[in-house]
This record gives sequence, C-alpha cells and structure tokens, in this order.
Amino acid sequence: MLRGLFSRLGGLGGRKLDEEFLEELEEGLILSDVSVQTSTSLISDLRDAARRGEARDDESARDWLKRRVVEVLGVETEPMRFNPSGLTVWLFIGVNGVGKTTSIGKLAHRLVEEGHKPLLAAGDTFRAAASEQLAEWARRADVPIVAGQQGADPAAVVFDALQAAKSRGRDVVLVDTAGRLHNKSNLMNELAKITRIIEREVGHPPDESLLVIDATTGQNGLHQAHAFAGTAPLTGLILTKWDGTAKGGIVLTVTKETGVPVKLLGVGEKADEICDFDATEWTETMFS
Ligand SMILES: Nc1nc2c(ncn2[C@@H]2O[C@H](COP(=O)(O)OP(=O)(O)OP(=O)(O)O)[C@@H](O)[C@H]2O)c(=O)[nH]1
Ligand SMILES: [Mg+2]
Repeated sequence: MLRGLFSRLGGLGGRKLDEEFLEELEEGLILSDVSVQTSTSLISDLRDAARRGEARDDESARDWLKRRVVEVLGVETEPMRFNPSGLTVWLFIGVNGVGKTTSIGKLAHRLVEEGHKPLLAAGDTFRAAASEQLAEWARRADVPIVAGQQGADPAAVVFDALQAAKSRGRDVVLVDTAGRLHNKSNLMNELAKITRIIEREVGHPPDESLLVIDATTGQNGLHQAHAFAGTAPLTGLILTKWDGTAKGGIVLTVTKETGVPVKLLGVGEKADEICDFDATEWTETMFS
C-alpha cells in the first residue's frame, strides 16, 4: 500500500537539505499524485524555510512538511455531520462507476451498527440496474429503500423517500444519484433539483453533499471536483478504491484546490471496507 515519500527516497539518513534533495522531494510529491502547482509551492516554501535555517536535513524537512501540510493546507479530520434536531440527509454525487452506490451500502451497514435507522433513496433512475444494486445493499443491511420506475423523476423519488423516512421514524436518509457525465447540463440540473427538494422538505441543505472520487484516477478527480462544486455546495469527499493505489497525494490535491475535506476512504468492495479519513495518520504515512 502507501509508501512514504522519504522511505522512497532512500530513508532518513541525515542527508543535507540541498537543492538536489529539494528537487527529488518535489518530484516525489508529484509522483504521489500531489498536483504540480501544490508540489512546487510546498517545495518553494521549504526552500525559504531552509534559507532561514528552519530546516537543515532530511528529518527536519520531513517535520516541516508535515506541519505545513496539516496547518496551512488545511488537511484536517472532519467527521460526518448529523442533524442534531431531526432527519439527517446525506447526498452522494459523482461520475460513473466511482463507487457511490457501494459507499452508500457500506455506510448503511455502519449506521445500523451504530444504532441508527437509515433509509436508502434510489435517486439513480437512469439505469435499470441501479435501483436493483442499491436494493441488494439494502437487503443485506436490512434497511428500507425507496425507489421509482426507471426514468422516473429522481427528485420525486427523493421526496417520497423523505416522506417515508419521516412516517417510519428513520433518522438518516442516504440519497444515491446517477453518475452520467458531469459535462451534461441535465445531470447538474437534476442534482440542483434534488438539493432543492431536500432543502424544502427538511428545512436545510443536505447535512452532507459528498462527492465520490475514484482515488486511482489521480488528477482526474480534481477536474470532477471542480465540475461538481458548482452544482451542490460540497461538504465532503469520499475517496474510493484506496486499496488500489500506492499514491496518497490526491488527498492534498483535492483538499487544497477545492477547500473540501476528505471524510471517508473506501478500502475494498466489502460492506465493512470503509473508514474515516484520519489526517494525522495520512500525514504520517505520506511523509514517513
Ligand atoms: N477495490 C474497491 N472497489 C470499489 C470500492 N468502491 C467501489 N468499488 C467497486 O467499483 C465498482 C463501481 O461501484 P459503484 O458503487 O457501482 O459505483 P457508482 O458510482 O454507483 O456507479 P454508477 O451508478 O454507474 O454511477 C464496483 O465494482 C464496486 O465494487 C473500493 O473502495 N475499493
Ligand atoms: Mg450507482
């Protein structure tokens, strides 16, 4: 899995922080999926720190980078938000095949284990198999699902789901959506309409509007984040298929350039293979 930047460069061996080492660090960051822009600015700041005598060797450079990344770039641990005084709604968006439905299934399991009463809303009415896939997760987690006919208005399905949750005493509604291409304006309109229905029915925007990103697609995830950020204000990111990448830098790229925190990591296809993003742990692994 993830291998640290410094161990990849040969481990910590009391190496002097000279220009050659700074360049290797910059290249290492870029190879770990940290964007070129972020890598360049981090190393340029580290170079300044070195001039001021704040970092002299590999070890102090590592400590400086860790501090800088957590404090200045704002990579923090932020738990999932619940509505303290009523129905909680989590909306899941993202392009085709990134893992929206799977993440909802996993979270349904987790919420049940935590004593919650989730309900799933099959807001992807575009594909015939989409509701069936979500229904299978619902059956396995033993939670109710509200779905519509193929081609039905997704906002109407979400409306029905919110009504059902209220009348059946459910406390968290997880809304699945279609993942057709984000450059289609109809998808963006559909998401905006779903968000408006939620706002009207529960009196506030979704407690979480989560963009799901496939971590193995590297910088592509960033383009998706920019494209979706315009529709529904994003509250968090879910990075899936974390088990399939040795690079962790995408975390830094997306949080730095969108300002949206990573909340969850998908680490496999099974029900329990989702975990909270832990910024300290990530920083330790990334810069070990
Ligand atoms: N290895 C791994 N596979 C995952 C993970 N999350 C999802 N998958 C797989 O990715 C594929 C797509 O997942 P879906 O949940 O169907 O993706 P989606 O975003 O709902 O896709 P659409 O409904 O087509 O937009 C499935 O084969 C999942 O099993 C993960 O964290 N790790
Ligand atoms: Mg799906």
